[in-house]
Amino acid sequence: MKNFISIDDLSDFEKSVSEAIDLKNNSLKFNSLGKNKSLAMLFFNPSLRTRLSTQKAAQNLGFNTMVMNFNDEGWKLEFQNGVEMNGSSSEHVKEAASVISQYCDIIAIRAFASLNDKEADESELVINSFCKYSSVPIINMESATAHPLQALADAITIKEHKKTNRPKVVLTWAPHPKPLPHAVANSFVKMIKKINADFVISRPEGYHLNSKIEGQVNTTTDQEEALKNADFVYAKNWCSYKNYGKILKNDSSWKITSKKMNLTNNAKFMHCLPVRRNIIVSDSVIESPNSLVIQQARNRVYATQLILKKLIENE
Ligand code: SN0
Repeated sequence: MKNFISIDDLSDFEKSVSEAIDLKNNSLKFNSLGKNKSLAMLFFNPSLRTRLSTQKAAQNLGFNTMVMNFNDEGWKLEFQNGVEMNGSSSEHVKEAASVISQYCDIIAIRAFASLNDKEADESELVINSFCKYSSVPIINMESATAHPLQALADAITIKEHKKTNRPKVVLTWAPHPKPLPHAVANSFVKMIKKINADFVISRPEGYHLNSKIEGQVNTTTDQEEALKNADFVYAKNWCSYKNYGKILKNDSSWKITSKKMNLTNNAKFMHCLPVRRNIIVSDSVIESPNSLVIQQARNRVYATQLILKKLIENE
């Protein structure tokens, strides 16, 4: 594996999930693998879990970490080629990526969707430019269209908590006051296709995902029907794809409540966090013993540890 940009970069997904669980059981086994090596983490957007779990994963493997927040600390980067740089951008990604590559052994990047321009977001300009102009491996810490570290952590969490070989998993849209990216949902869907699960997406009219992602998946606009017999309920908001970047409706009837969880097969509740309490999910559900949100966040460490290990071993 040269870079980790998508969940598809892992050649044997189920084996990778098992390997990550092995690392969780013995997290310091490879604690000198990263000796005298550095991981640079570049943030174009806020972070809590990603920043700290990635640093923790690196520490467990003996790496040094360097963190840079581009929005308030770095020069504003230019990503277009051939432009006269007389605007607000001070440095081109060509120089920035080459320079950073000399200081570290792996670069991890967070660069969210703009949600203004679908084509630009889907071109993944930021992460692809770093892949092109860096000379070290790149890790995606949530790009415009994908959040593969979250999906890998979610796969670990599902494997740890499933009671049947083929659990019923529901990904449900839930309301949110701000338009949010598709990255988490996209990578979750891609991941579910690689594991044994009976999967359905419930979302209101107008909230389908990119058909390249959602195609061949059961979908419904009837959330309560989808929740029946579910073993895992994964809630997430995303903005409209068709009417890109827009909120079409914010119907509080889509919130996950205890009453809705009663329709399920005593399902576990999942969310990637951060979560808007009592908008996406009621306090009673997120605080119930069936809530896995804290375990999901813990598993981000081992998901990232596996990816760092594979990249440094060039597996
Ligand atoms: C991000 C998203 O992609 O949905 C990151 C999730 C890991 N979430 C948000 O931006 C939430 C922001 C908010 O104000 O609730």
